[in-house]
Amino acid sequence: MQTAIENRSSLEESIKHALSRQQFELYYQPQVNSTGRIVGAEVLLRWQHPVHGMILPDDFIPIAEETGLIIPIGLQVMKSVCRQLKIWGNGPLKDNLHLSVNISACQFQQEDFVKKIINVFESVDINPARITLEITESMVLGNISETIKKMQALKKKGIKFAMDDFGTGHSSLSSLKKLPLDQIKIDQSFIHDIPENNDAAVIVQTIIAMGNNLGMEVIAEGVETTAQKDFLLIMSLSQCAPSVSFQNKELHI
Ligand code: G
Ligand code: MN
Repeated sequence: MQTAIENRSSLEESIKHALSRQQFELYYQPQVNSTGRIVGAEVLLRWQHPVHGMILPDDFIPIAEETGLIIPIGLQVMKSVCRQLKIWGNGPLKDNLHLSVNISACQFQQEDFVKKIINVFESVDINPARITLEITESMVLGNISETIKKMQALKKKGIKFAMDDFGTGHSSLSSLKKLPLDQIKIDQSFIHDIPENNDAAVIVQTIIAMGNNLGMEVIAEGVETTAQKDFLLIMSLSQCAPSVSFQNKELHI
């Protein structure tokens, strides 16, 4: 117990240090539509530790959330994302590239979340329509009407919202009905098991049809093999109009 507490507090100190020393880096997982065009990317945080090397989010985001350090980290991520979009906006990628950013429940639940996000967009001067905020069901467990109010305030500025990790954890159909979402991201555990596993295949097919019928974009996370991609394409073509995009392995730019 004592060791766990000591590890925790030393990890907290290291995270603070990492924040001030700019040790957090952004990686990008490209999102490709069914015609093969890159339409955007999801931004994923990596900690480049001078001694331990690359540390993945699962090993530091939970502590950052518990200690509240995710608030300054999240703000730093958003500023970096906007600056990157600004740089790309002057190059050949122009305006079409979209970036998706993960938001923790405690960030979203901050009273001044909407104001802070809009401030970043305005200070860097980028079009908010190029950003999608990825939220999870845990956000909705708090105050749903407050959640909807904040989402609508940001949507008025053009920001889009995605439900992350759909199909796992607490994700429920009732929040799809209530929340003003633009996109559903099918959790990679389902994609991992297609096309061989029939149950996973039926689940994926059903989520795509449902998302499209609700007027939402659908993104399949963790598409790594040609067989997975082909299955998703054939399935999408065999339904009336449904479409699905793919998110692949990440790049560091
Ligand atoms: O890259 P990887 O698949 O290991 O990321 C796992 C999870 O880590 C993501 O789905 C997301 O929940 C979380 N994560 C990654 N980057 C960020 C970030 O910038 N902010 C927050 N809050 N979570 C992130
Ligand atoms: Mn995500």
